[in-house]
Amino acid sequence: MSADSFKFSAWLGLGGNLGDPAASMAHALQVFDARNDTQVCQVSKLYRTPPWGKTDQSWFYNACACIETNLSPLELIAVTLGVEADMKRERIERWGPRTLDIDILVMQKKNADFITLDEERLSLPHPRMMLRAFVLVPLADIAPDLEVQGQVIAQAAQSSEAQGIEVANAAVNWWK
Ligand code: PH2
Ligand code: MG
Ligand code: MG
Repeated sequence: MSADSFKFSAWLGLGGNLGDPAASMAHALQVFDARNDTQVCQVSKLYRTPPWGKTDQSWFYNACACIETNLSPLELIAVTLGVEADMKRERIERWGPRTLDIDILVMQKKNADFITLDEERLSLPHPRMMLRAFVLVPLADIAPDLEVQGQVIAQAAQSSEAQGIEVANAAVNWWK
């Protein structure tokens, strides 16, 4: 199916710091891409990032991806939680160590507005994304001109915190 026949675009943030996070993130993207209703269109470089929020834990791997999908926001969050569960993600501690975290950052209905949503299961855009260099730096690879909460991603990504972030794999197909 060509990319413009899907109903929605979604930008995802992926991360993890337990087990083999890069392999978990790659597997998750392959699972999305293998679905008939979803196609992975763009993936950022793979980054190593210092832990944010709870700092006494291992560094994370992080990346962002753009997908095209026919899944509605609430359908997509359900699929996302299923993929996390398959990768043995256990929700123990807020902001604590994890094998795989997939966050829906922003969604857009094709040729229409960005979606705003405030539900128990999902808020769009992701309420804390603009505070997190580990989201903004990879997102700037694939969506530098995207505007969220009045800020352009490429500019927001140039915070002092971004300086701690390292490229782990610069190949765009690191997840294949
Ligand atoms: N995720 C968190 C909390 N802190 N820090 C980094 N560097 N990367 C993450 O993905 C991350 C975090 C909760 O989702
Ligand atoms: Mg998260
Ligand atoms: Mg999450």
